[in-house]
Amino acid sequence: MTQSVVVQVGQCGNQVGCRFWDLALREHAHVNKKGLYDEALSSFFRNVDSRKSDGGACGIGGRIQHLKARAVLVDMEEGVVNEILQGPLREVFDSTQLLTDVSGSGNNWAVGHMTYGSAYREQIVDKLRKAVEHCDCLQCFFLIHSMGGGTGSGLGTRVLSLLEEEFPEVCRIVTSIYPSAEDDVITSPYNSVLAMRELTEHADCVLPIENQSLVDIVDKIKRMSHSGKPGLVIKRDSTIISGQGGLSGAEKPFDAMNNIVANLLLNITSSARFEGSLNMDLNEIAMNLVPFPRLHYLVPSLTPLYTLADVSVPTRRLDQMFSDAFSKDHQLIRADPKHSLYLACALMVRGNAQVSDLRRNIERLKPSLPFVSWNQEGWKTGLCSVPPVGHSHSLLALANNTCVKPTFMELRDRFTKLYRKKAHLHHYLQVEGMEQSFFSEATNSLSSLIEEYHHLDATKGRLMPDAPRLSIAR
Ligand SMILES: Nc1nc2c(ncn2[C@@H]2O[C@H](COP(=O)(O)OP(=O)(O)OP(=O)(O)O)[C@@H](O)[C@H]2O)c(=O)[nH]1
Ligand SMILES: [Mg+2]
Repeated sequence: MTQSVVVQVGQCGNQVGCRFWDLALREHAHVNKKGLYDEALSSFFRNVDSRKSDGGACGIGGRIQHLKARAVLVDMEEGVVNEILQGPLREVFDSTQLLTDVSGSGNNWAVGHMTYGSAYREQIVDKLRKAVEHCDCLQCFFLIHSMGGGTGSGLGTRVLSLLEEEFPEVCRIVTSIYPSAEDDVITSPYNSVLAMRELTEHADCVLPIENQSLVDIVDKIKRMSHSGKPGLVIKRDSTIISGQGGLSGAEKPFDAMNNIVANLLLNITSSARFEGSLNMDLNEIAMNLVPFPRLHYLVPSLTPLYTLADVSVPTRRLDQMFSDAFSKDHQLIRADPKHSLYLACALMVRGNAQVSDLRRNIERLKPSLPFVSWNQEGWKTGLCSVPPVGHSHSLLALANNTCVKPTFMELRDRFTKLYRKKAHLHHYLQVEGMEQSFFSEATNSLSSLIEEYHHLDATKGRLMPDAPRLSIAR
């Protein structure tokens, strides 16, 4: 089995990361009733009980003192990490995996990227190397951060380029939380656009998630659970809908939103953590879904999110899940992939499903999904037999789709509004190492990315009606 290391940076990165570790432990405890340290656990956890290095009892689900997450936690404030260290997950992280400062990056990308990036470079590399030394066969780094603040966006993307420098062969998958338009960080458009350039240049895959989509999903779940309609029962033991029952106690702000992101991470890593009849290697995601190096933004959608009352027949429930994965209200960014162009798509199913279920549903949905003409068969599939706790199935779709374009355009507009007035710029320019040209280079990089998606989109109208005729001619 291969291993992965999670690097969580800034408040958001650490809060999302901790939801992932909490739910992952819960999932392993559910499957691994004896609490043995097995191969499945070794993918994301190491066993520090030297007496029982081979299959010894590690006591997941209650006593977790022998398990350490393969994680590096970085924040330039102390608050979030200290809270973690006082909480139920404190045993899961060892002190050598943590890096904190006191004052934070003050919502300033330049402070995170330049000031702290330079000051902590050696320490970060050292911690990364230590985490890597504990792996026999390192496959992937998962970086988790927000785009809006200073540490996650600035230092997070600095860590990304350090990963590329130090471990160029290891896949870098980044989970990036994009700010909503009403974000309380006024400088979030600057931070996000500056970070975008780094993501475009240094990540293998980016999973963009918009906080606004998470808010919408959480609100809809709440509305449905309070509607009192018969049949619309939100499963109480679901780890997708609620984090209740995990190690963490009462829900805090962001918890319900972060729970959804954690489930995306549980799903994408499920093949690496458990056996399955059709395992999808994490390396294969970039290999199959990214036809051009810069166009590596994969729009995630997750099902089930809302319990559907009228689909009680198992096959129908399964098929409904596939339909839902392509609907607007299951996307983790505000986008409609069905009306944009697919470059490729991955479907990762968990639970008791067969390859034939995947094939049937792909055939059923294909006619309604516009794919680029040269990659009509651009589907990548994975099956993992272990479903999320409290569910019989789940499905994660990752779409390399031009529907990310509006999110990026909106971000560019918000950036331009501030930049036209040079508002707040002095905070950035007084940081050593920061230059005004970084702003224009970052916005140029974003504009050319938007343009690349735009060019592809423009081929859609031309190619769609021709596609069936072309395939007949062959
Ligand atoms: N989904 C989600 N978003 C969060 C969370 N915490 C903060 N955010 C969002 O992230 C952005 C702010 O970034 P933070 O992660 O708080 O900032 P930071 O990386 O700690 O950087 P500084 O505090 O500036 O040093 C805003 O858009 C917030 O709405 C979280 O736990 N979950
Ligand atoms: Mg912070």
